[in-house]
Amino acid sequence: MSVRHLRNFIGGRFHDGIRTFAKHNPADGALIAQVHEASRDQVDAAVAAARAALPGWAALPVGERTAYLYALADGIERRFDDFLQAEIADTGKPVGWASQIDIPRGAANFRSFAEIARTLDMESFMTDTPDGRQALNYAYRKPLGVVGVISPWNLPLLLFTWKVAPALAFGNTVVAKPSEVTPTTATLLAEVAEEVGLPPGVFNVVHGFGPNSAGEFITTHPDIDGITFTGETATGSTIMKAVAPGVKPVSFELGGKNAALVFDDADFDAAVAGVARSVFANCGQVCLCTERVYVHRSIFDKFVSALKIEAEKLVLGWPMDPATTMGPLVSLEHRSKVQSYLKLAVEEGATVVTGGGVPTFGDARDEGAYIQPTIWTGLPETARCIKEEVFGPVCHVAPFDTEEEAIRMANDTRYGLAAAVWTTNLTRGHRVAQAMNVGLAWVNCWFLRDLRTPFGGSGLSGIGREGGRHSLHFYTEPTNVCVKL
Ligand code: NAD
Ligand code: 6OD
Repeated sequence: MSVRHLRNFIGGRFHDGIRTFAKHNPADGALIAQVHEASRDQVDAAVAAARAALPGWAALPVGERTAYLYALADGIERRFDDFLQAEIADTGKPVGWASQIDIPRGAANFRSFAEIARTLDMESFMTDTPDGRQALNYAYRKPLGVVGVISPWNLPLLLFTWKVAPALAFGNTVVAKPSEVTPTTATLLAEVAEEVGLPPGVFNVVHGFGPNSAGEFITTHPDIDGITFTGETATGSTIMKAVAPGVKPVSFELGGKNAALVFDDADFDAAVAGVARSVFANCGQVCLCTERVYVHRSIFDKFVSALKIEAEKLVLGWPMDPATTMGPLVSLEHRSKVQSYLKLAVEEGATVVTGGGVPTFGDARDEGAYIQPTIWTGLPETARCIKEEVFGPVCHVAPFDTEEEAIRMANDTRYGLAAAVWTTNLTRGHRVAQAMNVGLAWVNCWFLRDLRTPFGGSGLSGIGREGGRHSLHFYTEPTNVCVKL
């Protein structure tokens, strides 16, 4: 594969950066791109372009505005293979996953939010007045303005478009920074924007890092009206401090330490398959992935043995091979972090049921960031490996005796993103799901998405919800109009 140059898209044109940095394929370490880091002046220019484009974009009739979003979705699908190969080269994720999840969702995000914007209703109330007449109150919604979007590396196109699409649909203009680890599909999206004739300045892409780079230049920029961010909790905290002086709205989708609860009345095979998927999908690099599994004691040993078999069936192969079910982690740096937890778990007293190390292949994959799927048992609930997000293909399995105990252990975390409950007793399913202190609770499934539903977390997992009408609340400002009749 030739080495791409990934440039900044500002005011409808591509620009070289102040310097370039190298992007490597995590499957074999090959150099795949030189990324043009944006300077502070270029971020300023992107914000100025977005500001200049805002009145025209916001004033477009919704049918015309959303037509651009449908065109962006069509454009992604027209270049499906380019997006697919770029995403796989950037992340190492298996072609089966990327072709089913990442790229289709990139297009679906644009279509869904176009549809939501086209069919919006308006909050209104008839109010009785003291003189026996009435007033009409209605909440007229205006775009928030110029929105800064900062996204992570784990589902690059999916998470980038999850924020860019609603921002544009509701009439905002955008300055967006993809993760420096996965910069390619955001650049391809800018190419599609150019191809479909999106008005210059409506959508800008700047490349770079966080501190003292494009990320910080966006979050501290005085002329950006709000920040929507997905990434680590610690980064969210830094961004919150950066935006505080300007008292700007933030929407944060942060880390998780998600639990699965498996009851003795669960469909055993479905629960094993479902938990294996929720632990190991995307090499454990989905914020919703399960890292803590609680299983009723009566089926604990049988469950651990069955989950071990599922883990050992995973095919750690080349990402483009359709037989591959687990690719590498996203980078050698991230693998070092995950490895530090593999070491720590042993120090904390874990029994390693399977995995615990780095596989060898005898080919170029040995230069990549592969890691074995790993299952632990035997850790105390106070262990750091139970409390901290690892973000790799690892889980700890612990037994419980009662429903109350399972709920207590699952909720014993400062994160609050997701949980999965496995039971054939639907009354229990509802009861336990509602008792989870999380933004998203699944019963007998995991990562089953309807884009109209609220998405996000509480506690260390974030602030606010996006999805459907919930996105409207972040990406618009209401003006209540009260008309005396
Ligand atoms: P990260 O926080 O390291 O980086 C995310 C983005 O923030 C990148 O674009 C990065 O360049 C930028 N950034 C870093 N420091 C910054 C700063 N000081 N100012 C401005 N921008 C800055 O996260 P990551 O490692 O890319 O992603 C993995 C993390 O994201 C995990 O913790 C995962 O749980 C979380 N995540 C959460 C969700 C969710 O919906 N809740 C979804 C996906 C990922
Ligand atoms: O499905 C989504 O909309 C979404 N935001 C998923 C996030 C996954 C985290 O890695």
